[in-house]
Amino acid sequence: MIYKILVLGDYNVGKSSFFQQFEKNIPGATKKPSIKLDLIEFTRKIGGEQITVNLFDIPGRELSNANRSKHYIGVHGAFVIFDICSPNSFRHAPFWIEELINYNGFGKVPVVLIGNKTDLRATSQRTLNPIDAKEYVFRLNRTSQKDNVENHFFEVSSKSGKGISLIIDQLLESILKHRFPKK
Ligand SMILES: Nc1nc2c(ncn2[C@@H]2O[C@H](COP(=O)(O)OP(=O)(O)OP(=O)(O)O)[C@@H](O)[C@H]2O)c(=O)[nH]1
Ligand SMILES: [Mg+2]
Repeated sequence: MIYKILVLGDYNVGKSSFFQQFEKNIPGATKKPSIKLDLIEFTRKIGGEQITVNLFDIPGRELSNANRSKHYIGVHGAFVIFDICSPNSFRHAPFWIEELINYNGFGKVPVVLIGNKTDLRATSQRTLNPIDAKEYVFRLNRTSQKDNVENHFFEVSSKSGKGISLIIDQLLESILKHRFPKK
């Protein structure tokens, strides 16, 4: 079983930077040739189970593309990235989550919301309080509990890959708990 995970979010929030940290920080993660989407493949051991992950990064130019829906098909989970210096990119997180739910063919799936660019917190005038994102995920979890879907929130700086293995393992644990039908 290969689990398909997408990296989503607004323009310029750091999706590709976050994505690229997997190649550097997850043992055995390899960049695969791809014409449409960037793809990194790796395996993780979760609760004794060996899991293969295909992680996809949607290029910025596809964000305005009406054909974007095709990328969502069969997606088991997603990282939804926002930039902590861009309140709009946080406000758009529900849009990305809804689009994923509408097109993946599974309905609700686990999401990890990522507040990126934490290294800018000290120097930026206006940054998002992580409480807001925590509250949003708390509310999201309340409405998705009955579907056995759990979501999480983490802050990162994609300038480094610090904490990235913990974050992917958290998403995989949520995906495993959700128990998708075997292909
Ligand atoms: N300071 C800081 N800059 C970051 C971080 N992550 C990304 N950036 C910068 O933000 C800009 C956009 O990063 P990308 O990773 O290309 O963002 P993206 O979401 O993939 O962009 P599109 O694909 O064009 O939508 C680049 O200049 C990155 O260097 C971070 O954690 N901290
Ligand atoms: Mg990108």
